[in-house]
Amino acid sequence: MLYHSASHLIERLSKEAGEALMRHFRKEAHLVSLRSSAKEAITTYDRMADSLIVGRIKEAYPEHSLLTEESGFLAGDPDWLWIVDSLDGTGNFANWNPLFSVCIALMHLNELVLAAVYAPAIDELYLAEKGNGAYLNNARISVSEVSRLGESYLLYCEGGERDRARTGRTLNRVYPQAIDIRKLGSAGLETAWVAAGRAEAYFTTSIDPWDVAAGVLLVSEGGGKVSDFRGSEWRAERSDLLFSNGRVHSVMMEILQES
Ligand code: LIP
Repeated sequence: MLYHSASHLIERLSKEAGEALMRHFRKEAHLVSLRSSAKEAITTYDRMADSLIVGRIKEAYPEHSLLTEESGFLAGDPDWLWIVDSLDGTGNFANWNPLFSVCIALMHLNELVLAAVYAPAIDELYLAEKGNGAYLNNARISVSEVSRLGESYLLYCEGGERDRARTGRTLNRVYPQAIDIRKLGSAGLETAWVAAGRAEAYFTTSIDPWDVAAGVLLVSEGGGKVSDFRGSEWRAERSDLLFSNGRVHSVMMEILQES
């Protein structure tokens, strides 16, 4: 395996950061007060997990570049880029909701090659390596085989979207056509659940790269498809994105294109 040592690091690190978060989860009542500002909330624990992850990556690969939600862009060798969200779903974490995750991805020569999403409170570790498939707790996963939107469960989050009227219009167009739309509050988990076949698609607007980089590889390696609402490939920048099992992709894109 080409990325052998990096894949060990990504697995170890996501677990270590998740365990560190668990030592504080549901321990501090004052965090619940952040619920009114959940979208912008950053807790001490986002920063704690970020410095743990950044420190370890720099120790192992001092020359690599990093892009993290908490530390921003740390320039290094442009051929290697680690993309990290140390606590994805901060609002959930603060609100004692177990759906949060640690997301780490590695890009080499502009291609995603490794990904980890770890949800410690529900003990789900998702891993993917380019060309080698996607796994949940060491068992191979794949996207669902449902091909009709009318039989589909969808996941949605508004990402960095601030225009609630746009969100309303988008949901209004999609909701009548599917069985249901669920909002989990952690993009890392939402993408991972599409990769594992628990939902047919996940769509999101103005989402930041650290929220979804790992999920892009997970869904692709799970046999699904990822694009923006007009069919262009994911790039490491803020964008509207659709993740699907491939089978409902074009019909979803048709609906979302008008957003
Ligand atoms: C969050 C996402 C969530 C989205 C939020 C936010 P954070 O990540 O995973 O799904 O709706 O806007 O970006 O900020 O908790 O890492």
